[in-house]
Amino acid sequence: MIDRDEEQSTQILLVGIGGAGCNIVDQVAGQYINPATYPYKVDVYAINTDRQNLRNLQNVGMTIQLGKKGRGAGSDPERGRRLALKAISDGALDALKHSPDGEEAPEYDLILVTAGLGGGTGTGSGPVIVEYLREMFPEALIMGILIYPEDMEAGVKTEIAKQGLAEYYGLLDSIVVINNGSIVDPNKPISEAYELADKYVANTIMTILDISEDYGKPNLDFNDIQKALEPPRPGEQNVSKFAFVSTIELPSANDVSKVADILNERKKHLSIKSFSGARTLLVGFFHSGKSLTWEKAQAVVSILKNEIIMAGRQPYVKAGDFTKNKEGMLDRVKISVIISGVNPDSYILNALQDAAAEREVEEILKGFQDERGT
Ligand SMILES: Nc1nc2c(ncn2[C@@H]2O[C@H](COP(=O)(O)OP(=O)(O)OP(=O)(O)O)[C@@H](O)[C@H]2O)c(=O)[nH]1
Ligand SMILES: [Mg+2]
Repeated sequence: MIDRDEEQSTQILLVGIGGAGCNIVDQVAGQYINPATYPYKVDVYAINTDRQNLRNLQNVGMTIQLGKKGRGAGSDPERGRRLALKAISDGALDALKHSPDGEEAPEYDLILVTAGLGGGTGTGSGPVIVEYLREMFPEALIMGILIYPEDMEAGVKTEIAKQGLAEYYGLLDSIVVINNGSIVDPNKPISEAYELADKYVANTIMTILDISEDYGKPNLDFNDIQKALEPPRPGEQNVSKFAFVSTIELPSANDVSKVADILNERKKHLSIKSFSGARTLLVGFFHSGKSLTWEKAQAVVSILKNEIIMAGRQPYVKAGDFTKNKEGMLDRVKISVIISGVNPDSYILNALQDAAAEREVEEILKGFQDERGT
């Protein structure tokens, strides 16, 4: 066991819902934020209707089963919804009132929720759980990292996913949508084809955690994230809740010229058409301090800023430099990027339009499309 950072100020809850969400938080808890090596405390919960799935998880702090039978929601979001509501009334979700270590749950600052869309639990139970979390932790920023199904599953699954996305859009403060379809490796068996998509979800989660927890000079911290990812305020025109949150790793600072191409690839996987007109740009540079010069860092910020400015909006820009305890990185450089208020891919806009049952979604979309002509 390593020493925990007693000064940790950001209280973070990570919740996986449904099969995809639970598998991914289990991987993140095992590989990236394992209590044996990670100096900060993150409470990790896995919530599913499927008992077998929950039994197979190895690393999460706590599991919560929705429904007594534990046989899944059979790709029926209505069933997922009912099971979640029943779990609330039966007190099964009361487990969230405590950290997995048994202490009373802190006032979480940040709640990260991840789920796959298109099934019954992530799509149907998920929004009910987000509402429950909102009520219980009203001060927390709630961000969703949602996985959109790929083409092979098109049809009923896509219809379910659209409805789920619209519902989540109304409830979350900020959303990243991972596009399974652009990421799956067609040459691998299905069980392995998702691995890369899972890495993108983990990368998004770790980008937020790294900036929140590491100390930089100049520093970027959770307050910056909160400001960047808070939902559009009333009257704030033409800002979506979609965000680009990703960390790029380069073998050396000499590779910064590759950043533009890597960003384009990432945009596709994170369901983003462009950064044009975005609201906030945060960039964190993680390196040993040996090779990344001000000029090279500046070049990266300029690439990002220029694309945002194309729509005429001047974003709020803040960069942080993190070199503390990074000697082991040698020449490697990690660039963590958070851009809020981005333009989602057309497939996301179409999905939201098709499903825009909720007034809030309709209104946000309206302002959003009029000006941008999507
Ligand atoms: N990246 C990734 N995507 C997954 C994984 N498992 C499922 N998916 C995707 O997520 C969508 C929802 O699947 P699940 O999470 O298994 O569904 P569920 O929420 O458990 O719903 P039910 O099983 O019907 O109760 C699927 O359509 C897939 O596109 C996974 O392990 N990794
Ligand atoms: Mg399932």
